[in-house]
Amino acid sequence: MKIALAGGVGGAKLVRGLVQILPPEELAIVVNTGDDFVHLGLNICPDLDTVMYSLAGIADSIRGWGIADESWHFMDALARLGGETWFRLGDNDMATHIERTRMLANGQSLSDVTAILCKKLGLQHSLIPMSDDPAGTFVDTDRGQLAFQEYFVKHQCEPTLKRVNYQTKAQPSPKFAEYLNDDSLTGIFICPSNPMLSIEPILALSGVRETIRARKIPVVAVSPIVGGKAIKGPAAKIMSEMGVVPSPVSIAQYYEGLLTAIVIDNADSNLASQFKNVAVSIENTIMTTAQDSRVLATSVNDLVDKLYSCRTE
Ligand code: FO1
Repeated sequence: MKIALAGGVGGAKLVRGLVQILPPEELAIVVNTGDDFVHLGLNICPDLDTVMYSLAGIADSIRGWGIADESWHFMDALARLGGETWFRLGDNDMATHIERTRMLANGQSLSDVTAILCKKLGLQHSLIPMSDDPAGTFVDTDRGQLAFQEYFVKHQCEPTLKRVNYQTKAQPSPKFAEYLNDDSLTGIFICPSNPMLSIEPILALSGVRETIRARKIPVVAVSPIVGGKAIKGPAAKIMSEMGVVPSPVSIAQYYEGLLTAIVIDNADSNLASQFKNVAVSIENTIMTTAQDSRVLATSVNDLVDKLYSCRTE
């Protein structure tokens, strides 16, 4: 069994490949909930929904969030009433938030609610929220402290980032904790998601980083930085603001002590000699089609299997 740690768009792309090659009982997909917030009274889980919609084949791949061919009557009506419109909720997407909010209000856990929503959308693989506790990320910026979505969407990542604050006391969700400790766990994939905003909220949860280290199994990351730029999103800008050169070498350094191998893009093959203490694999990491995702997922999975079979106790 293997675990994939995923954020939004980059996570969804690799996961889309992993589900083509690993059956549900061999893959646990753990998704960041550090971006979650309550907006207009609704529980919104952007990364869970991005991965869920992607696996259901209904994601808006151009926008990178929400559902394709969406209509916006609710937002238009809200705007006419002078309501808050900085965070746009499409009419079909709204159904997910309303249903999730209703089930959570009935006392169901986010894990259970997510499993139900995934099943209703026809997914074979269930998504596991990183935590059932509220675990929202806060950022310290030159405009003060902001909740994640205020920083990311309301202010479009414009404020200069000084520090990211994670919910280190939140517990991993029961299934995540169970799989982390499962005897049959043979490897962990870190998807090409933003290390500071999407993956660190998962690793920072109570006991997670320590447990992964203690397992002594391969941990393989796919770099979200290619040619000095983020494939999508503000990872490169944020790394620069935090004093880190945006490059796959910095990604490997970021995960130092945890990582067995890093997968970098062909475009960065000239950097291969600069990595210390990790194996490097060079692939096409730009996943434009489902076939690209499958090819990369196959290479990454083979790499984990190879590293697992060569591991020293
Ligand atoms: N991102 C935006 O840039 N603008 C939006 O209005 C917006 C709305 C939205 C609604 C539902 C949802 O699940 C995601 C949404 N996102 C929006 C994306 C999202 O907030 C971020 O991309 C992620 O949190 C970063 O991973």
